[in-house]
Amino acid sequence: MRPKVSIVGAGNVGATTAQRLAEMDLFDLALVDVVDGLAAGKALDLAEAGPVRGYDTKLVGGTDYGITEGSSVVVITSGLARKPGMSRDDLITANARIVGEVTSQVMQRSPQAILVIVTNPLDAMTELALRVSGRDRFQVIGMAGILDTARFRSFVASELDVSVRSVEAYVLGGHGDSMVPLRGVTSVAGVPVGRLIPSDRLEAIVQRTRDGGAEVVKLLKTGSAFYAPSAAAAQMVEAIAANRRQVLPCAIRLEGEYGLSGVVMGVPVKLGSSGVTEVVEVALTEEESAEMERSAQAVREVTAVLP
Ligand code: TXD
Repeated sequence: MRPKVSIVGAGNVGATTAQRLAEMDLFDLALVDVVDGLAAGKALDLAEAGPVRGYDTKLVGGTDYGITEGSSVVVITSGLARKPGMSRDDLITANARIVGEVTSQVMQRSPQAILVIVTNPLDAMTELALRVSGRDRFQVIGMAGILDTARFRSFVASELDVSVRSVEAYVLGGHGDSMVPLRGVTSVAGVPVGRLIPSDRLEAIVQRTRDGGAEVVKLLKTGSAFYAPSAAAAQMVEAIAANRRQVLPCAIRLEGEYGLSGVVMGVPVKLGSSGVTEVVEVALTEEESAEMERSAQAVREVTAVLP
């Protein structure tokens, strides 16, 4: 039997995550959505792509959480997406109700599952799912850092006309305007990016990374980004369900790491079958530490709104 991965919310991010995972041919997938027929239809459509794409992934979809029973990993993408002009934080009240309900439903069927949270506002929703699930803080993990880092890496790569694979970077902190791109560890083949890109250009890239989600929202006009977000969510699922022990920037509640406590933030973590097995502490510059502190404050303000 293959590990079972469930995805709640069969919208843009959920369905595209399912497609990416189906194509890995490593897991069985269950999709749940509150809209009748949506998850079932997408699961069927994805299953029918198997013969062409060459996968045997078993896919089921529906509105009933019974199909999620015994999941190793559950990805929660259910909620409302941002509309143009709307901040991630505006979403908090509506999405807190949805994520709280979904978390308790999935925990009843899969008490051992590792939860990957995608719904915005990301850090607050991860905190909420952690509280509702009663799980250990290393088993409720938010997706944001991989996405923010991917945006940063793609902009650095195109600035230098080099493959994205050659750009190493970390974007830490909260998933919002306060995110913290680590200029100090961003490098191309070991050469620090500060030596390759003039500082005003680098600052423009950092700002574009901070505005990365909004840039896509503005272009799309309805809905928000989902190709890069689903790629990031799928990478986390793969690292966990296939026990890759990969170090990736993810959001967890910090309890002393990076000098911060009681706040969910993005930090580099090692992911494996039991969730986070290690928090990696990168040496920060003084400025980066101050930015982490400011980011924590911004996350605390949003999280304080939670019921
Ligand atoms: O970096 C990140 N973490 C993010 C977060 C990157 C991209 C998107 N991000 C957030 O994920 C976004 O702001 C939203 O809060 C979620 C989902 O985004 P998506 O683009 O997939 O939104 P859709 O297409 O509207 O899909 C949401 C689905 C939709 O099909 C609803 O019917 C369903 O969620 N939904 C529910 N499913 C189950 N149960 C309940 N209660 C429910 N409510 C809505």
